[in-house]
Amino acid sequence: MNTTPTVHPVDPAFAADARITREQYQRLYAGSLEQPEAFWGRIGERLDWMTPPTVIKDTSFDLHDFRIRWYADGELNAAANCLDRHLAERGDKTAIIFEPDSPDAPAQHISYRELHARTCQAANALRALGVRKGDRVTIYLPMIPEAVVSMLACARIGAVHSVVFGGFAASSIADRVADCGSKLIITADEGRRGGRGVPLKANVDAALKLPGTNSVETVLVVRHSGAAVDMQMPRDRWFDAVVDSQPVECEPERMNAEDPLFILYTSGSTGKPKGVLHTTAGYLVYCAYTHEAVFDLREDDVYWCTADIGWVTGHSYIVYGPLANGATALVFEGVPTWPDSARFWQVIDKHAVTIFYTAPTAIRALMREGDEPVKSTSRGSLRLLGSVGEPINPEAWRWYFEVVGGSRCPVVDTWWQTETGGIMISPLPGAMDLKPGSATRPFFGVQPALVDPAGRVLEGEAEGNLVITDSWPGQMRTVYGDHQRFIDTYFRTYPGNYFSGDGCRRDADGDYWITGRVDDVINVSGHRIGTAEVESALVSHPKVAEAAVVGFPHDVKGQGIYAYVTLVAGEASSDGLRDELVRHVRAQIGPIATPDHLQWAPGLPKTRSGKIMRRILRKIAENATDQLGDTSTLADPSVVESLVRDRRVP
Ligand code: 6R9
Repeated sequence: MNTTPTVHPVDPAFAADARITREQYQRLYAGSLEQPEAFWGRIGERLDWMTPPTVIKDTSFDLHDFRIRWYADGELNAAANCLDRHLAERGDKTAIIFEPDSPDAPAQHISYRELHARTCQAANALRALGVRKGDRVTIYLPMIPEAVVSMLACARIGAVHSVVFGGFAASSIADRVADCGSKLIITADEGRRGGRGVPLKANVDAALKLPGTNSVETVLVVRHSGAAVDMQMPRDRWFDAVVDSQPVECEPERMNAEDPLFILYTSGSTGKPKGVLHTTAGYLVYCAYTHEAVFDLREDDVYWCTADIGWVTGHSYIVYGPLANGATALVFEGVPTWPDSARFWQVIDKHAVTIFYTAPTAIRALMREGDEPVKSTSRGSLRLLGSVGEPINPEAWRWYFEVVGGSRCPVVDTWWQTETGGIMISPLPGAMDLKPGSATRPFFGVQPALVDPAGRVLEGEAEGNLVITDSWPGQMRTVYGDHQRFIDTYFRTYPGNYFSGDGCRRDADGDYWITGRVDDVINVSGHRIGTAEVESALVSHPKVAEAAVVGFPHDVKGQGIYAYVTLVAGEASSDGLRDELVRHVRAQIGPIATPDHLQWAPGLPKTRSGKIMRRILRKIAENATDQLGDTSTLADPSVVESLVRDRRVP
């Protein structure tokens, strides 16, 4: 029997001391909608400007008059905001605690002064290698201090970084390099994860053999594991050899508020991943302010976000938000389950972490190991817990709250996206009652609405598609190189609104519950994967004629990947071929896209006009074959019977 109440009222002790109380939230939220200029103008003052902005909000979602510009006439530098301005008061404060993969390797504490010096050296090195303002730099690094240094070095000289997650394979790197025409790649000999090496440099070498990657002139290689790698002179240079001799001062580039800060590729429902482009001022204001408010940040907090720098959570809530706020952020190279499943909790004790921000998939995986590994540690330093990346099921929420946080620490369930730049819907821990599974209320300036498929706005208690009706500063500005795709993807479905791609319910109290993607994006362990990407990887194998991919509920990953594959005529299915196809997808995209199940499909259910009926394939994958619905519009209904019969039992 579960006796935990479904509503956890704001802890009065927490509220007494909180940055934002319930009453303040209500007043500030109303003000942020009534007078966005005044509100965001005031919040913008938290940054150091080279030229302060006079125009704060210049935005319209109207398709005939579309524009998104924030602080448009201001000038600033993001790296200077994350480093230089802290030097006077926080020069000796730890900016980054680096905890390596192996618990036997020493942790590092890097002060703001040292991070500033290392960033300036890297920035000077990039300039010396010919990188100029506006040039693109691809970063393919493990979770090591050089990843932060490299991002900030780009920002310092106005180069646009594109971080590619270290789990992506060569062709995914190549696609991302080709799309934005990177001039330089920063990588490492190897990453270390769970005691094993990840061959990053070798993956880059393979990527640069693929077409479209000729823009790359230089590959900087961080010596990390010490593994032997191929160095192709003059293209490849050791990072330390180029960087360590540089001066420790570097004039930051003067950037317009709307100059690009970074590109980050993310999966959508169609086609290849999109280069989500964020600009400088609005993004930085938004991620810094949300970081301070949602995590109720204090000067002496030790803040740990377990995301990888290859995802937006790493960008906004390991690098830019925390460092703009002068916080101490922990960078962890390893994995939750190695050497054993107490690793997270041991790291929390070792570094006296006060704020811990992780993903439901990690919580569920660790929950399966039982309470013992958690209880073998103290976790007494913790005061706040956060969740991000996918809906958190109430059972995992409760375990996180009760066992990990000892029922002392509020849990902030933060809903947001690569596209939104920062947290959009989340409890503020001193202001909102918590409900396991609900992201509760919109952040300042965020106006969510629920619409039905016809675009009608739903009022009160309702379930529908989640849109945002007006701009916020952290919003993406374009899809790199394809502005039309930006408009078409996000603003055409419900004209006048930003469409998130998520479904959502609003309860009688006005709290929001995200129900998950309503498009063809699968959320596997908090990673977005487009069904179209996995399908095109499968059909690129010579023996595959056709493939359809859907998500299905998975106990630990949230969603798993279920693939239906039709072979070309004359090819015989076999377990060996199944393994080969799974390996092929891993090699094409990366391990995160590994299909959990691959079913041979003599045919796929299609409408008479040839459209694959994914709804039916989803039901079969979910084992909800009693809910297949109307199959009468299918060109050949017997296809479904055979798929149901041959279903792969998970
Ligand atoms: C930050 C990040 C975005 C998608 C988003 C939604 C899901 C993220 C969530 C959540 C329910 C939460 N998502 N946070 N769903 N509750 N607290 O994860 O960005 O990788 O772009 O993914 O993740 O489906 O649309 P991104």
